[in-house]
Amino acid sequence: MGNSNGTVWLPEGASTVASEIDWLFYFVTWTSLAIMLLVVGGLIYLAYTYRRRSADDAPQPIKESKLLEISWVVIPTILVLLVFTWGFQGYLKLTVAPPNAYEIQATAFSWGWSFDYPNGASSNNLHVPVDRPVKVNMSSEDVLHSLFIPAFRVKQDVLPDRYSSVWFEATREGEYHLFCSEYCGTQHAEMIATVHVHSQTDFNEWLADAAMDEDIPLPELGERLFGQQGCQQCHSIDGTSGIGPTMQGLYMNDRLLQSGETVTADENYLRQMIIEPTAQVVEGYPAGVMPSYARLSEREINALVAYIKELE
Ligand code: HEC
Ligand SMILES: [Cu+2]
Repeated sequence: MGNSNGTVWLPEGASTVASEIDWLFYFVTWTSLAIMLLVVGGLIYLAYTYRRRSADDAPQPIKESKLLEISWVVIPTILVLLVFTWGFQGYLKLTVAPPNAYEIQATAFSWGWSFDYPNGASSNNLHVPVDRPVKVNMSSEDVLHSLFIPAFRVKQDVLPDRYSSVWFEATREGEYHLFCSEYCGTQHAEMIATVHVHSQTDFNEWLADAAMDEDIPLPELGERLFGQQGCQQCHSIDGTSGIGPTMQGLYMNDRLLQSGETVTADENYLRQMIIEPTAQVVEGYPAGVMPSYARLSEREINALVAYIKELE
């Protein structure tokens, strides 16, 4: 995704903190490697040079070397302090968001994300302006999740019943991966979103568009929500079966449930499915995979139902 200037070691970097974090990573990696080679090399060299040559080759007493002893105390101490100072500075920078940061509210749920913007817009992928600090305040509806954007080098746990936050400033427009990095159940691996980094103008335009939900007709809003809420990850609209059944031609069709009952997929069936998917489980599909969308507003649920009804 995005422009891939990543390396074998690290993914592409696209935030203000990325290069600093990468340098620290490289420093730790390469000094560790150098020290390892020195130690292992020395070990092999000394073992060979001072190997026992004959049966009466008695070991010699060891002479102390002040210089050697001081250097193996002082050099590692300097290295460790360097890494600590460097790391601590980076940590402070990552923890304290600039006061002028643009704030977005993130809600994690099993298994997806919902982002709310100051003007009332909401989306399932994260949209941010380029070259501007963005602070994401986060909470979870259910279990522990974690927001991870590799290209920005930020990762932060998202907890139920409590806020946590993360901030970054994207330096390049493009699309980047957003992952959940805390194992959270069956669909954890699918809990993926995209970060869209826009120019400020494009961002304003997107934001205004996304906030217009109140004015658009229900089926159109439903279509938008179907994408935003991640329904399309599990449900196709073209007749193909995915993790869940297709939505095509569903309305007013007979549905066989796991309970053995057959019901008609009318408005109330659709509504019930969206709010409480475990109440009626479709035969041939796993129960408990589809998350509940009871948190959606009445209008949003109406919109989804209106949209599904149109999928002939
Ligand atoms: C993680 C996958 C997943 C997501 C996301 C998901 N669903 Fe489902 N859905 C399923 C599965 C699996 C079933 C069938 C099992 C069941 O009934 O619980 C199902 C069943 C349904 C049904 C009944 C289908 C039928 O053939 O009778 C409807 C309607 C539905 N989902 C709507 C939605 C809507 C609307 C959304 C988004 C707001 C959504 N689903 C999101 C997996 C998902
Ligand atoms: Cu998760």
